[in-house]
Amino acid sequence: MDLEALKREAAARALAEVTPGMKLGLGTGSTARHFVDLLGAKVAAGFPVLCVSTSEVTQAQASGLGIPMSTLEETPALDLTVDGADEIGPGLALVKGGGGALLREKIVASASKRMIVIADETKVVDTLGRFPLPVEVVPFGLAATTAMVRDVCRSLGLSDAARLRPGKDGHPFVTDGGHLILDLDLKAIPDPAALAGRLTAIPGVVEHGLFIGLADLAVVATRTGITTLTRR
Ligand code: A5P
Repeated sequence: MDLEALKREAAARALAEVTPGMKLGLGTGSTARHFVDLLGAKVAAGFPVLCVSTSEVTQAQASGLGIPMSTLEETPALDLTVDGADEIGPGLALVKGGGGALLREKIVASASKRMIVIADETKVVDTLGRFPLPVEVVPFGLAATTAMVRDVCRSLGLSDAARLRPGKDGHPFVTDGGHLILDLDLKAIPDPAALAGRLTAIPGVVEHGLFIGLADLAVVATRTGITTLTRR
């Protein structure tokens, strides 16, 4: 079975957790895309939900499928968010933001009673950090902020390799919120909470891609079937 089929299986399993009338957060990325597709088919058959998206891309997909959409302004408390992840580590700590939507993803997940992560088996790791950690920063003071981020990494004994994420046509990638992304090539993050706290304390950092204590359940599709992991 190829990876796309595994992602779709995880999405289908998560869809079973959605009950009529739920207020749902919709994630971003190729796995979340499958979930939105499957939800769209269910909505077309008459299933009632109200959704908030974590990116402009997901907003366009969901609206195109006729899924009723809201905003956190109109609907500030959600029942459930279903999203993908770049890495799933011990305690369901996640690295997210490979698609650049980490800020809205974290806001939406934080506004939800539950978060379910959907993934194929390649995303589960013993230690976070093999996937470069995205850090969303404001454009003002970029060089100074980058230096502070690198200092933090060094002081924690981590690699200080940080690169500005490139976008199209030689310009930097710009997030939905108008920010830039530094990708930190850390290789391993032995203490995600310590790094998260230090990054958050840097004024030019808007948010980082470490999601700690947010995911309640991970639905992981493997070649031999679905595995579920719980935080507690
Ligand atoms: C988007 O910013 C990310 O957090 C995605 O949720 C994450 O990168 C997973 O994406 P895939 O499902 O495409 O691997």
